[in-house]
Amino acid sequence: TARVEDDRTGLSIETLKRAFLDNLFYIQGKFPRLATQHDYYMALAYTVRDRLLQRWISTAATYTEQSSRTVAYLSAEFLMGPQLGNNLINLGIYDRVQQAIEELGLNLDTLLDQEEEPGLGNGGLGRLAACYLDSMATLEIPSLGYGIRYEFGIFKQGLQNGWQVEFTDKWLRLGNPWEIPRPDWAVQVKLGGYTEAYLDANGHYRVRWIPRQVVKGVPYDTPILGYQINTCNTLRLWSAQAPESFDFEAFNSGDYLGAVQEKISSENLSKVLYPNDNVSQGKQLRLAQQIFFVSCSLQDMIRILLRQKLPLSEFSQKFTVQLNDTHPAIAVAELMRLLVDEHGIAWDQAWDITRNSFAYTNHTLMPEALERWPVEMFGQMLPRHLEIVYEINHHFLDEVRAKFPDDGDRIRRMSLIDESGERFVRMANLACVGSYAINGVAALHTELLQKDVLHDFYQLYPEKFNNKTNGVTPRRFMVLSNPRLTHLLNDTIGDSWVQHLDHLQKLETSVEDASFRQRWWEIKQANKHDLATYIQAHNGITVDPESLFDIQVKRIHEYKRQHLMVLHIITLYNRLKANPNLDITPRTFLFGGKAAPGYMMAKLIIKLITSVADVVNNDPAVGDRLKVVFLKNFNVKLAQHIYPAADLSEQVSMAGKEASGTGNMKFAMNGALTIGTLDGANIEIREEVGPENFFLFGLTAAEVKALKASSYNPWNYYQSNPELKEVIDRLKAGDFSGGNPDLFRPLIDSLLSWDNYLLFADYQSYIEAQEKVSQAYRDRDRWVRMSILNTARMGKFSSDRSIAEYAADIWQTPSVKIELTD
Ligand code: DL6
Repeated sequence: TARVEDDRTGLSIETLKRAFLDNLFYIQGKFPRLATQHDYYMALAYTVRDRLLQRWISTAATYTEQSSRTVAYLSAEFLMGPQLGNNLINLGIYDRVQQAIEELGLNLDTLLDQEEEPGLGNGGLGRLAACYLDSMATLEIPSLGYGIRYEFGIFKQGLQNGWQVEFTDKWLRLGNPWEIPRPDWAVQVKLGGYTEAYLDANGHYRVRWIPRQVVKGVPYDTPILGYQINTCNTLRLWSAQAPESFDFEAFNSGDYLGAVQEKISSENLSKVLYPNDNVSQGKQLRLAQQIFFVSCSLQDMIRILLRQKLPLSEFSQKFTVQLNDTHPAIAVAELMRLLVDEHGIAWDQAWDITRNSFAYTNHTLMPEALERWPVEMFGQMLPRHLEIVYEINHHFLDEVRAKFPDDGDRIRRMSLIDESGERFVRMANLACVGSYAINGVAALHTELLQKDVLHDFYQLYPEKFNNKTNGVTPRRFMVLSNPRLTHLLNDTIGDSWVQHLDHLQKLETSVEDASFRQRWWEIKQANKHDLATYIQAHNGITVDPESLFDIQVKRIHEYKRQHLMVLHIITLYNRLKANPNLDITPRTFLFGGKAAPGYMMAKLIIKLITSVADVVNNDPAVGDRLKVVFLKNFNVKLAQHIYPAADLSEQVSMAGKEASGTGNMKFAMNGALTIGTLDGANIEIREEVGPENFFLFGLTAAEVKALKASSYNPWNYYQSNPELKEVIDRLKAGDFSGGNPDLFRPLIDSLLSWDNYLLFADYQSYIEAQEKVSQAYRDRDRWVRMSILNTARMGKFSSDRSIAEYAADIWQTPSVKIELTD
C-alpha cells in the first residue's frame, strides 16, 4: 500500500495542495469563496512553516544534545525582507509549490506579493545581518540571531510633490505567520533607580541595583532555514511588555491611568526602529532599546547554558557573541553585571569570561555614526552599568599606562569616557576593550580603522584586528530575484554555484559562445522589460527597455553622492539642449532610497532628483533619449526586481567613506557593470572582475585626505570647468525648480562653499568615465562579454565566504550536521 504523506511534512504536489486548503480552513478560518489573496498567502506560509518546523525542532534537539558551540549574532537591525519565497527556495520546493498553486487556480507571484516586508533595519548593516543568518544556516553553523521585534519597522516612503513623506510601517497588522512567541522564556530588564552596596552571607562586598522600572522581554522566534539542508537556526527578537505585577500599587490606590501609563512606557521600548543610517541620534529611548535587547539576549544565553548543566565559567566556550556595530556594545558591561552581581562571580574571572566572549564588527568611518552617550543620561538609566564602565576603564587605563607611560593624550583618547567637554561614554572604545576580535567590513575599511579611527586600539591590541569583507546571499539575490538567469546558469554549469559561488568561474569559457551571449542579453532585456512595466504602473513614466539602465539604489546620504549622478544627468541634458541632434547613448536613470526623516539635505536631494526628472522627462527636445525615475519606497522586495534589470551600477561614494557597500555586489552578480570610486568593497570587486571590466573614476582615499588637508576650494573647479559651471548656474537660476532660485540653494551653497564630499573635485573624472560607459554600451557584444565576466568573477562576494572566514578566524565554531528526526 502507498504510504500516505503527513500533511505537515509531505512534499508531493497532492499533499501540498491538501495541506494548503486545510490551513486556509483551520488557520485562516476561510473557504475559497470568501478567501482573499492575503488569506491564501497566509495558508501557504503556514504550509511552508510546518515543513520548516520539522527541521527546526531536529536542529534544536541536536544542538541541545551536543551542547554545540554557538554564535550569538547581536544586532539592533535585521532587514529580513519577505520570507515565503526564500523559504521555498531553501526548502527546494519552489517549482512544486508553484505548480500546486496553479492547479488550484491561483498565482504564486500574486501570493508572494501579499507578504508585508519585515523591514526591521535601515540599510546595509541590517541587510548584512540577514544575509549572514542565511549563510550561517547554510554552512551548518549553530547560531542565534538576537534583536528587537519592532512593532513599526523602517517607515514607508511616499512622494508628495516630489518630496519624501513618511508613513508608519504597520507590518504586523495582518499577522506574522513566521514567528512563534515564547512567553515562557520571557525575562526582565531593569532600568533607572540607584545602586547600593552590601555584604553578602560570606562577608563579601556586593552591589545591588534597585531599579525604577522593570520591563519584560518576550522572545518571538523565526526559523532560518539553510539552503537545501536540514539546519534550521533561530532569529530571536524581543518584544517589550510591562510585567504583570508592576501596577498593583497604582491600581489599588485607584491610579488606573498611572498604571496604564507604565504599561505604555514599557511597550514603547520595542515600538519603532530609529530610522537613521550611519548617524547616531543620541536619544534616551534608543539607549533603552539597546540595553533592553542586549540584557534579554544575555540572560537567554545564560538560561541555555544552565539548562545544559554547564557552569557559567564556560560561557565563552559555549557562546561567541558577535556585536554588529556598537549598538549592542553595552553587552560588555551587562555581561559583567550579570556575572558579578547576579551570579556572584569574582570581578577578574568575570572579566576573563567577558573578554573571551565578544567580537566586534565596525561598519562605519562616519564620525557622526560613532555612538557616545552623555554620562548623565547613561547614569540615570543604567546606574550600575556606569559604575561597571568606570571600573573597566580604571583597569584598562592602567594597562595603557603600563604599555605607553607618560602619554596623557593617548589616555584621554582611549578612555571609555570622553572628558573633552560634556562627558560621554564611548561605545566603540568599550567594544574594543571588551572584545577578543575587532573587524572592518572591507580591506580598505579595515586599513583605515587601523590607521585612523581605531589607531590607538590597533597599537595596543594589533592581534585583535582582522578584516572580513562583506558578502551577500546568492539564494535571495540571484536564485529568488533572477529566475531567468538562474535557469541559464544551471543549464550551462549546473547548480553547484548556489552553494559554491566561485563555481561561477566555469562561465568564463561560455563568453566565447555567441548563442550563450545572445541568451544572456535576452535575459537582461526581459528583466528590464519587467522593471519598465513596474515603472509604468507606479510612476506613469514610459521608459525604453533598450536604453542603458543606470541605477543607484541605497540610502540617500551626501557621502554616497546621489547628487553626483544628478550633475551628470544635467550635463547630458545641457549637451542635448545645445545640440539637439547629438548622438548619445539613450539612458534611463533610476534612483531609489530613503532619507532619514530629520536629514534635510538628503530630503532635498530627493526633491532635486524628482525635479530634474520632471524637466528632463517632459522636454520634447530630449524625447526618449534620457529618462529619470525615482522609485519610491526602496526596500528588499523592490530591490529584488531592480538588481536583475540593471546595466550599470553606480557606486560613487567619496573614497574613504563607504565602509564596504553590499548593493555593489548584488548588482554585479546579476551582470551589471560598475562605475565606481576606489572605496569600500568596490576595490575588491574591481580586483576580481578585472580593471578592464569596471569603470573607475575619482580620487583615492589618500588623495581625498591630501586634498582636504591642502585647503580644498570647490569654487576653483566651478570657475574652471565650463560644463560644471553651466550645470550649477542652471540650478542656481531655478531652471529645475520652476524658476525658484531658492529651492536648491542650501545644496548649491554647500557645494560651492565646502563640498565636503568633493563632488566638484571628482566631477570631470566621473563625466569621462561615463563617456566610456556610453561607448561600451554601444558595442553590444563587448558589453555582454563584460557583463558575463562580472557575474563569473563574483564568487568571492557570497556571504558564505564571509561567514566561513568568521567561523574559521574569529568564532572557531565547527559545523554540526542535522539529521531529521520524525
Ligand atoms: O557592513 C554593512 C554596511 C556597509 O556595507 C556599508 O558600507 C556601511 O555604510 C553600513 N554601515 C552602517 C553604519 N551604521 N551604523 N552604525 O549602516 O554597513
